Amino acid sequence: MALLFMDGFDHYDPQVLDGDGNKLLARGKASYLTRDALRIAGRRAASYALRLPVGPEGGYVKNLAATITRMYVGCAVRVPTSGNTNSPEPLLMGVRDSSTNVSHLLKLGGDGRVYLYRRYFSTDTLLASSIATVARGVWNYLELYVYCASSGGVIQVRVNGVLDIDLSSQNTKQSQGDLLTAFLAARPGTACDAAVEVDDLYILDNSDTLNNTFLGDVRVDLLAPNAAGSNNAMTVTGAATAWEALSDSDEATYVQSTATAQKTTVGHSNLPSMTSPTVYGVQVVALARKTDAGSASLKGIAYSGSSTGAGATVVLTEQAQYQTGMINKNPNGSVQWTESTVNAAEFGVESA
Ligand SMILES: [Ca+2]
Ligand SMILES: [Ca+2]
Repeated sequence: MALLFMDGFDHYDPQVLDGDGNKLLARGKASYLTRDALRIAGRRAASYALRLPVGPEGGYVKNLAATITRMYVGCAVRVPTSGNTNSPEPLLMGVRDSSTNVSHLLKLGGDGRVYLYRRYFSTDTLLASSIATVARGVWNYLELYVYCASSGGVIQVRVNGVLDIDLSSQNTKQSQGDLLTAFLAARPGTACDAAVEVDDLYILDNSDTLNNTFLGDVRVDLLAPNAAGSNNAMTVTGAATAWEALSDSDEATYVQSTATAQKTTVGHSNLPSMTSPTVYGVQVVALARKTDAGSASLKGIAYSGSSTGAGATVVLTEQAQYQTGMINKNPNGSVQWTESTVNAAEFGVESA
């Protein structure tokens, strides 16, 4: 692992109701998402972002699959110019340890700068503030790095790609757990005091040679299936081909496996036109469920030049949820993805 998670907030509208009349947010890639979350226009044309409004429902929370000691979180944030009277310092983002007792928080100060706090149990301590100003009503790309250690801990904050806060020799662990949770707009389980809009979120650790430090201001693009692929072991229901079943936003059409190690991969739309893009990773997102009691799981997979790479195995529930599999490297040579290799590759799922 290296790049652990990303969310461009483009793949579903949390306010839409599913067949049971529930908001789709329960299916989201977030571990917890406020039911007040609103889909809004994104940072780029024809894309979406998320507004996390003021209210008792909290914000956006992501728990990792396992604790780590070094976490990097990057996200575009925009604090609206109005509607923030509940709090002088909107909470932008933060990371928390597994014991839930130590958080490192970024807030927007009354003077428009970013304020870094350490929260230990119920006490917030101001550690540093940025030089850069983060103007309200404008998208700014914030990145937070915490190295969790009893001594020699590090906290760094980058504002629009520039290192602005750099603290070393910190006790970031406080005899508590390692890092498990990243959150936006509100601490887990607490009210959201000020509306914050978010787009293009990433979380990574330093466990590999790729994607092991700040990525800078990045974008998350959604590529939808649009062509038949080379692996077709799963049965297709309700559509002529797997890619059609997987791209029509109709849950009555789907692919289904009846045994483990069945793979289905499909072609997809190309990356948007960009000048010399760097591709940091591919995350396969599958709205998936099991159909009976018992255990069932799947892996997101990439098929590139006859090589197959897989994300982590995820366990399915009986209700459909968006499951993610991160594939940091092109499996064909175990090298960094490029625009052309992503466009040529197929992606899909394998029953596990
Ligand atoms: Ca987006
Ligand atoms: Ca479908």
